[in-house]
Amino acid sequence: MDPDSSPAQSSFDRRDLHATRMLDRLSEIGDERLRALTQRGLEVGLEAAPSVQDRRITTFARGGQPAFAGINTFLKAPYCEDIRTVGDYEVAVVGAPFDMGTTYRSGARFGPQAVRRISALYDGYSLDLGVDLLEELRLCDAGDIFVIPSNIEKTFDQIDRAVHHLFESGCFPVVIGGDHSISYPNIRGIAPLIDGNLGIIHFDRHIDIQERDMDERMHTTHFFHATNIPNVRPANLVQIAIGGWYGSRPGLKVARERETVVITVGDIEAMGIERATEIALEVAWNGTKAVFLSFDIDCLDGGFTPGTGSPEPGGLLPREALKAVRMIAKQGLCGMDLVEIAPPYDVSDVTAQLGCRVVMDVLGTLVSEGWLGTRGRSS
Ligand SMILES: [Mn+2]
Repeated sequence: MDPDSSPAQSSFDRRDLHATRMLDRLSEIGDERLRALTQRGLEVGLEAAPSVQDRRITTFARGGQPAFAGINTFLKAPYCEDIRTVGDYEVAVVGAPFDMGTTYRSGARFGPQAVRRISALYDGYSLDLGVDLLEELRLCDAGDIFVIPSNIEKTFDQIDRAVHHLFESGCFPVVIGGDHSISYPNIRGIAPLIDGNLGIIHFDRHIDIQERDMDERMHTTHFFHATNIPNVRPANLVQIAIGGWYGSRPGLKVARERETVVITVGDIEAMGIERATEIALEVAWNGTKAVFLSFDIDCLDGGFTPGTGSPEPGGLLPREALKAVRMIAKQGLCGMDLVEIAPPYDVSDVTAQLGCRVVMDVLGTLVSEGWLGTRGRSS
C-alpha cells in the first residue's frame, strides 16, 4: 500500500459530534480556581516528599485528589460554616437528614452523608455538558439543617427557615433528604419569596398528595400541603413516573380532585421521555414565575435504586431521568430537592451515586445555559 496516499474521505464531519463542540467549549474555560486551590494546598498541606516529581502534590491531602482521601463536603466544595455568609455563593447544597416521615423503611437520614461521600468521585468537569463546575460556579456545602428527629412539625419549621434563609441570601438551594416529607417545608420556605406563582415538577413512583397518613403529615402528604400555599397551585404540579402498587389509594383520589397532571411510566414509554418532559415543562411554567424540581430517587426502576425506603420495579431508566432533568434545568429552576436515598439498603453506593448525578446534571445545565455561573444571563 502506498504510504503517501491520502486517507479515505470520512463519512462524517467530526464537527457534527457533540464531543467536538464540547471540547471547544471546555478549552475556553480557565483554570484560575484550580491553580489557586493548588497554591493554597501547598501552603497549608506542606510540600510533598522529595521523591514526588509533580510538585503540585502536597504531603497532607488538601485538594480534590486523591478522590478517596480527605473530609467530604459535596464535591469537596467549601463548607460554609458561618451561614450568615452563604450569600457569597450561588449554590448551597444542604442536608435535611430527617426520616421520621417514612411509612415503610427508614434510613434516609443518612442520605446527605452518602451523597457527599460518593460525590468525592467527581471533579465537576464534564464532556457531556461542556462545563467545569469548579471554575464556573460558586458552590458551597452548607452542612445539615438541625432537624428534630422526633417531631415532624418542628422539623418542617426548621427546614422552612433554613431554605428561606438560603434563598433570601441569593443562593440556589439544593436540599438533600431525608424522606420526601421535607419537600413541603422546602417549598414553604421559597414560595413567599417568589413574585408570582410557583410550579412544581415532581419525579416519583408515588403520588404523595394525600392530606394525612396515620394521622400525621408523613412523606406521602407533602404535595397536598404544598399546593395549599396561595401561590402554589395544583394546576402547576406535574407528577412524573407515578405508578406501582404501594399506598396510592388516598393520594390518587386527591390528584383526581385537584387535577394535577400525572404522567405514568406507560405514558413515557408511549410518547418518549422528551415529549413527556415537554408536557411537564408546559404544566409547571403555565402562568408561573419559577419552578421547583423535587426528585424522589425511587422514580427510577428499583433495580437501579436498591437504597431507598419504598422501592418499586418498572420505573425510569437512569438515562431517561438524567435526560429529563437536563431538559428541565435548561428552562431554569428556583431550587431543587433530592430525597429518599436510604444508604442502609444501598449496594455499592449506586443509589447515592445516581442521586449525586441528578444534582450534578441539573447544576451543570444551569451553568451551561447561563442561569448560574460565569456565563450568567443577568450578571
Ligand atoms: Mn417515592
